[in-house]
Amino acid sequence: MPDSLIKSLIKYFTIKSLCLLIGVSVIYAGDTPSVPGTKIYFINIKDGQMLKSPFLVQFGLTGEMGIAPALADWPDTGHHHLIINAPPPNENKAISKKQLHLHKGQTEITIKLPPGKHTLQAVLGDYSHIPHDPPVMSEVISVTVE
Ligand SMILES: [Cu+2]
Repeated sequence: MPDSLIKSLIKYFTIKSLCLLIGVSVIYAGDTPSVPGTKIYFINIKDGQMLKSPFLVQFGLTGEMGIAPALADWPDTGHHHLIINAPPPNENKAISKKQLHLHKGQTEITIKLPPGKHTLQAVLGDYSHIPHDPPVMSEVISVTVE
């Protein structure tokens, strides 16, 4: 093999491994793109609604993106998260395990909450539970449990 070829091969692999290293750090920085215009929303619950616990929460996602179970790194997909009584998640971090992950790809869940006011937010997360870039999040809504 000519020297120049070996040199360019070394250069290629050095660049490649650098890219891999950078790639790994990017994965932890909300690297999964969302499709522009995608909206997530609650189908059956509105802001200000009175509810009796337990109640069903149904998630809607517009057709630009699809649902996949957690760990399935399929393009333009994610799984639903229900954020209860907490601020919107950090866009660059995995959504906390304290929040509800519909990790099997479910689109509805029944939850129990004590009487009083509560906030709910629907957030799409990628295969590793990190919000997409830009994030696909619903408005934070308030409900009152009787
Ligand atoms: Cu998750």
